[in-house]
Amino acid sequence: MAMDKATKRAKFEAAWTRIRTELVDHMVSEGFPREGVEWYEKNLDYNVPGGKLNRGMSVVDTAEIIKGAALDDDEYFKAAVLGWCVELATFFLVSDDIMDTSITRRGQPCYYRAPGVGMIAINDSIMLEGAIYFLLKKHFRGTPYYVDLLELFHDTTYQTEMGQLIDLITAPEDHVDLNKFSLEKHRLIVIYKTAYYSFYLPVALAMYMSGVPASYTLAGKTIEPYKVALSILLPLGEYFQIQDDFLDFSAPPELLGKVGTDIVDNKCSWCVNTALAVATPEQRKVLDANYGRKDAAAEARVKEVFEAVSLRERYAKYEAEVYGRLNALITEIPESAQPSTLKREVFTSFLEKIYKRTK
Ligand code: GPP
Ligand code: MG
Ligand code: MG
Ligand code: MG
Repeated sequence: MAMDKATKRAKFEAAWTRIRTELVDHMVSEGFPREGVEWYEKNLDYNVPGGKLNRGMSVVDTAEIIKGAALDDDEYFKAAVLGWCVELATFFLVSDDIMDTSITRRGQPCYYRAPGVGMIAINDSIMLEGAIYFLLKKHFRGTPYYVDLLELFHDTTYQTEMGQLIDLITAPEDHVDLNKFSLEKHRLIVIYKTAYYSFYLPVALAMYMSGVPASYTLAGKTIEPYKVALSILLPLGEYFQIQDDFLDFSAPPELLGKVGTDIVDNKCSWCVNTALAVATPEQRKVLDANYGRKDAAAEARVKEVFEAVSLRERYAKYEAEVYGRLNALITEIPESAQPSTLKREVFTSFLEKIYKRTK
């Protein structure tokens, strides 16, 4: 268990080499021409392995914590397949970048802007999604929890799409109306577009794989572990997306690996909602006149208002407060040493991974 971060990552990446081969070999076995196979390889290599891998590796971490011991080789590979299925959910981001007209991701041009790709990125995104179900079938078809895995991916995908819908229609390109924004709407958007797939999905996958049942009794009380997991992971995911929104405004693109587009894209982000709540009438006028305009000078004026209302300090205060609140929620989870039950460490390890992140 005492494996350092780099070794853990290298082991997880080694599993990808094997999984990538399975995906490519399948296409070859279907008799596809070389240019098709090469295109698919480029899609996989460009989009799948280059991220922070937090989501994917947390499947492995969670399975280890629930087991309370190192996974054997077979268990490790199964958890890693599920982890890479979560990383394949980057297909959301491939199409999100088109919808957001974003420029860069992970320090390189967004995939649709890579030479020769363009709108083929839409099909490539859907193919990455298809790869998830190919891998689930190949590795889990014979397990008693196969349907649970399928339902979880389907439900989570639908939730993410519903969140993306509200994100997009709250940010029309041609009509800026800051009255449409509120922190309540923001919460709905981020829980659906981010929290389910980035936080609940990896933990719930590991729980199914580890044989965690839908309910169990602890000290005479009925525990519903998947509901408990949701009750922590949705607010944790909300915090993560608030970080994403804040970094979109504040982080240097070289560090973040992407150029923020939220102001120009008229997004209902945590930053603008927080500024709106405290803006003076003059500052409000500046926001009304400049938010959501495809113009760098207008974007700079919005950023000036964000600075003037001390957004950085407000964020620091929010972060300290939410960290305390999440830790308090985690402390309330009833836990025991019984195998296949929830452990608090599942959630603290997640929280520690993202707390005060700068990219
Ligand atoms: C990312 O939000 C968007 C999603 C995770 C959902 C995409 C869903 C689809 C159905 C396509 P964002 O746009 O704030 O992220 P980023 O800042 O990384 O572009
Ligand atoms: Mg985006
Ligand atoms: Mg988006
Ligand atoms: Mg963002």
